[in-house]
Amino acid sequence: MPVTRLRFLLPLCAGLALSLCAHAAKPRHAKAPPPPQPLGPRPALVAFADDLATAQNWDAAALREQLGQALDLPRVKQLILPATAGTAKNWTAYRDRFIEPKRLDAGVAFWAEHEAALARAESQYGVPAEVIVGIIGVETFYGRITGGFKVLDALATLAFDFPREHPRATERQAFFRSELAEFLKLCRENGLDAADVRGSYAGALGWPQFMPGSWRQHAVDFDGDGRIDLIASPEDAIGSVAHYLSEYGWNAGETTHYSVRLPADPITRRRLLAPDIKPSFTAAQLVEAGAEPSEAAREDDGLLAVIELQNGPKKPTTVLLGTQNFWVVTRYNWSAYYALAVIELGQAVKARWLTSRPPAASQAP
Ligand SMILES: [Ca+2]
Repeated sequence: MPVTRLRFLLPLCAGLALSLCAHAAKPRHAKAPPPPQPLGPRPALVAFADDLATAQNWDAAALREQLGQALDLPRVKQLILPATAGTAKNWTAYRDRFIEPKRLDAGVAFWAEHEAALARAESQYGVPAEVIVGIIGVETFYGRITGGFKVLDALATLAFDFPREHPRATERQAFFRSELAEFLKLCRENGLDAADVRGSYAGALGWPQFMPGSWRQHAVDFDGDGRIDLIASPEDAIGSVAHYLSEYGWNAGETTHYSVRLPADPITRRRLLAPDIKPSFTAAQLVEAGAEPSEAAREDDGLLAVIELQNGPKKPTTVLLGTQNFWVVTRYNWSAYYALAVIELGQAVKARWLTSRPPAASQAP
């Protein structure tokens, strides 16, 4: 997986394999990490194994053994650290990594192959096919990059040897312990061998890069074979992405964002930008503050988020008004950059898909 480093903000989204920063290609550490060693029977691991085994009525000794043999992966501990502070984010550079010819071609092929499932997901959950196509394209390049880490090792590393220098180490370690438990349950429920499953360095799985807990909570069997398989079934991935967004409040028929011009006054701008991706202002309030929302935005009676994306240290920023649906996309990964990349990739694939279809198909109802 071409992971450089990830702004790992939301539980679900470990799949976002690309940094938001302009200089992502540079390695964080030039020195090669030491070879991985087993975690061994450390007290926190043993207590975790015993608690989980008791709660699930599993064999505690076997679980201790299984977890103790998991490898403590230095690379995972490097990758989980936040990007270096002070590097200017660059929306244009970030966008260009996703909206490029090879990924667009793969997106069109994905749409052609799964047209019926995408249409069914759209009608069942109200989430447009292009948004599903955008998410799966950004997450895994349509199933090509689903992660090469052994998930058991990755999650055990983050659960029991989380890097203390991380600014939210305690909270994140607790999260990964919970995800490790979810992963072990998921494997037993689905007949997967935990030692074989591969995913991202943070434990995200399959075509849509669901974390194990999200898989268990939100994934659906969409190809009708009686089991949920996000690793081998793109159709289950399609239905699961749509179901996930619908559960987080996707409004069918609503757009994701509008254009806007912000007032020049820095104090007003700061006030409007403070809630970030959370929709907080009516169009009328924005007009009153001196902003100029688009005509369509003025007709929207919902709340809007004022979002600003940096374009490196020198170029002007990109600004937009996010709707509830924009916010819902950020439930996949808590980042406006991520959400806009998903939306624009989906739109670009759709445009190419519509022009590439044979004439007979495009005339079909
Ligand atoms: Ca299935």
